Amino acid sequence: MTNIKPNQPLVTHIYTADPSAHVFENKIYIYPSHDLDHDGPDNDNGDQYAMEDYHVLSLDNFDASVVDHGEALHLRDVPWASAQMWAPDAAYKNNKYYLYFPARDHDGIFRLGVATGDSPAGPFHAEPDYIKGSYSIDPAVLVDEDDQAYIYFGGLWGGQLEKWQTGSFEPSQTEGPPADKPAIGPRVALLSEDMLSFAGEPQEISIVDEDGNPILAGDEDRRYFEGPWVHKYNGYYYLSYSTGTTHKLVYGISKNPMGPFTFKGTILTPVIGWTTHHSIVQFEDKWYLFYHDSSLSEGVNHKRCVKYTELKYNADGTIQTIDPYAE
Ligand code: FUB
Repeated sequence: MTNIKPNQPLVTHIYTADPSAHVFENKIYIYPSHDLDHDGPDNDNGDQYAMEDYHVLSLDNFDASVVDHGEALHLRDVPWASAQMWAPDAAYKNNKYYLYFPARDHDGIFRLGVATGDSPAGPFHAEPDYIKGSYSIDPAVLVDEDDQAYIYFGGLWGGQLEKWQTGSFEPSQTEGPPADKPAIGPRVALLSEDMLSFAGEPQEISIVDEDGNPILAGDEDRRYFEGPWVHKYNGYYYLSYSTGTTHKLVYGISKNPMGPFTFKGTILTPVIGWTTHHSIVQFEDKWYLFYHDSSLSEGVNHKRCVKYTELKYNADGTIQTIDPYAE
């Protein structure tokens, strides 16, 4: 690969999405979904996202070429999973690398799995069963400065979060709360010391406005849809996520990794394609947003491409809004 520029596809030889970026061993590693080129069904259930494996990408720095390390994990090697390997994330602890990923189990229910490896580039070897008590999609893991790891997850619509409103899976429950009630929040769970299981029940995260009132389900410019990411900056935890139907990346902040998070604003304005999904990472003295759009396929929702751009903070800690297509 040749070296890449901001707001341009990182790679063009495969379709990629949902980039989770980390600095491991002084390099930038990117854990994306691997979109498949197919003509199958396309619907609000997300059947078009029929992915079957993961490739890991890396960059020595932003002047270097992108390396595709090849297949790091395939559906055929995950005993509990039947389809749809969606947005993954990775973490490092205990001298090991962990790949967290969602997929449908053999009953069609989205669960979260974990696979381990000795290198950030993979390959990863999946645990035989999904993480007990896990559900929905889009895992994102924060290993805090005290070494406690948190896993954030959840997505509406195809991500099935509406079906878990009672605490158990209700297949016919497709509606969220009424527009004037608090929106469904993402979930957070503590991870066990060995990083392979939840150390306690997942909790729903509350996202509130500046007056402390919950963001409402009808407030589609601000309510949580999918794709959580948590990073730390100046002692605050920043929870950022996609608003889905309004196609933005937005964020809130908290002093507590479990929330509540106070809504702050927009990070990224809408991109080409229905979904965007992101991560935020510091490399050397700058911060970067990794995200995707569908520009490489001229707007086909399930043929996406991963990009990056610099992310800047204002003096008060708020994030400057990015227009990905600004000249
Ligand atoms: O890539 C499949 C799904 O699309 C992800 O899990 C969501 O976040 C959205 O990007």
